[in-house]
Amino acid sequence: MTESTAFRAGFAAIVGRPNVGKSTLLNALMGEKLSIVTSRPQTTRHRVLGVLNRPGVQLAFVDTPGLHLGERRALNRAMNRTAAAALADADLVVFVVEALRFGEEDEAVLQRIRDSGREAIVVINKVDRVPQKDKLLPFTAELAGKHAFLDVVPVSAEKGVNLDRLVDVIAGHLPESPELFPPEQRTDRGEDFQITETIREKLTMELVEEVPYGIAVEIEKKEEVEGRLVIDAVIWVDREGQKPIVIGAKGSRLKRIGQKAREELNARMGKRLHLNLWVKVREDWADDARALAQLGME
Ligand SMILES: Nc1nc2c(ncn2[C@@H]2O[C@H](COP(=O)(O)OP(=O)(O)O)[C@@H](O)[C@H]2O)c(=O)[nH]1
Ligand SMILES: [Mg+2]
Repeated sequence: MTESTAFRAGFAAIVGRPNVGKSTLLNALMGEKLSIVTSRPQTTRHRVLGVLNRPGVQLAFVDTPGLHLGERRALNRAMNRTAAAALADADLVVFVVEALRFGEEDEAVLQRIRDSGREAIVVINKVDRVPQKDKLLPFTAELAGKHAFLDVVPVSAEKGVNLDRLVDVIAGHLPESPELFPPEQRTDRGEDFQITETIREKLTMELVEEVPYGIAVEIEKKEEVEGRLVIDAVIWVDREGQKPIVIGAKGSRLKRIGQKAREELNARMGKRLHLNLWVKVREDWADDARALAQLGME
């Protein structure tokens, strides 16, 4: 007779410096886009939960904003606080780094992990960018020498390489526990979050030359009209000068953003959407704790 194995469940916090691929990893593990992804750092502002059920185990992944240095603005401090809180609550820390790149910002994140006293594994992401895989061996050894990680797992979140193994490794380190969420629950974020985040993603992708950080999206009104979901959303910018940049020549950029967001949301929500976007200025909202709270940032 085999020994009965108890059910496992727990929170795995995905942490790391900005842009290492944390949100891409969450989406790849979930097989579903829960968290927005762009090539720009500091895209993720909120904690995003993804719940994965496997036989005998429930994995609750928590995507977090990238922990970063230079906490000048209230927005940046709020993002770091969100990530630090997820770290403190984690049953297991999934520390994501980029293959062959470990710098000052990664070291600062690692220090926070050490300070938290939490068990951690390290995920080496973007291995698809390393043609000579033997180069990964000394890098892996270097990481292993920095901290007593429970495991080191190389993956490519984007290409889906080694993710099954990563799920097994994480599952193996979660505590014995009954389910934390009902099996049908995939995330803790609802439709409004999906809408505002998708708009912010398209906007961030459009602002290639400009800094997209002083931008937030808020739904003002949402109603069903003749089988269509009509949404009025405001894009908040924190300086008057950013308004024409977001709107573009004759409204072209705003139109493109709306179109891309609508197409993606139509497909994902299985609903027909009508999006009305406005750009409004709220001076220095990213430095204003009250404005941040109103926009859903703790
Ligand atoms: N080549 C490659 N790029 C990746 C991989 N994972 C993420 N990226 C890219 O890295 C950038 C940042 O990804 P994102 O998930 O937003 O990073 P985050 O800030 O850590 O959440 C995006 O341009 C992604 O497409 C990967 O496995 N391989
Ligand atoms: Mg992210």
